[in-house]
Amino acid sequence: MAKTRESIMAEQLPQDSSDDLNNNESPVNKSEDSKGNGNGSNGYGGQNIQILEGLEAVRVRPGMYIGATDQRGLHHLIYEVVDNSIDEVMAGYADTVKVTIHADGSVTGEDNGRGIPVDEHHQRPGMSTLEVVMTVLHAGGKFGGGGYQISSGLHGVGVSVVNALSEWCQVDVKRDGRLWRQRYEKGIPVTPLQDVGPAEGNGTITSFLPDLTVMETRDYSFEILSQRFREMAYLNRGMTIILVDERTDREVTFYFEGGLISFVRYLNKNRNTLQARPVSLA
Ligand code: 0RA
Repeated sequence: MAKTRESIMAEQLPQDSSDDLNNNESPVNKSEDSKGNGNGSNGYGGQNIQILEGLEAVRVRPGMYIGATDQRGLHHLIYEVVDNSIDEVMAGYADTVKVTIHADGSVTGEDNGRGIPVDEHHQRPGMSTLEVVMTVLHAGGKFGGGGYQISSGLHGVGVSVVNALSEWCQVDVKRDGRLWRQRYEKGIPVTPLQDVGPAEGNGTITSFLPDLTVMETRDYSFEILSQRFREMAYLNRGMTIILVDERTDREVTFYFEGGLISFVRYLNKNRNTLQARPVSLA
């Protein structure tokens, strides 16, 4: 049986629980020790030049990576983050994905998967896997083993593209009992990977503020996003997707025990059907 819940949040969440997320005094380009990794005296020697060029290429031609810079492109940024979490669900390590639209136009996507690895990346000495995923084009998801399915089929440009197109981005990883954090501006690390302290559970929490110098709008559509998440929930039986809109205090949760059968029932609502029940071949 399909089980859907929709609820309006009764109380206002803290308006901006992370003041430092809006820190305009960026440490970017200030000192080497503020960088994610030091590699040469300026902190961006060698391999980092290529990374910076990649991030810049995304900012110069965002349409090449996300299709558009209007509301469609804006939603695409969210899908990119969410699709990575859904990959973790499909791999069997997560069952819940939550997306929050904050009042300041930033978005948080979180899952209860394994968390992006924070250890040193085997091909990039001195750099964490997290930083590679966040800053190297096409480095997301598909590295190291190939056990990842593509949840949407369409996208998969990688979360580094979201990072490049964001005024700021912060990733929190809960892994092995610790909370790890790194922050970026326009894709460039502005803090090292930090061990913030003890944490319970596992997961990845990605927050970002789309950069209005490259994106045209931060006007997310609750309807369009919830429609998409409904479909993703139908396609992934047993997965819970929660969408919270702090601009309007709306919240919707999608969870379908029946998967696609629930979807067909939903499509047939208010229609005359040939059979009473959807036919399914398992
Ligand atoms: C590669 C390896 C591992 C986890 C992930 C990717 C991962 C990526 C994302 C992106 C959003 N949520 C995610 N959750 C997990 C884990 C490898 C291991 O632990 O052995």
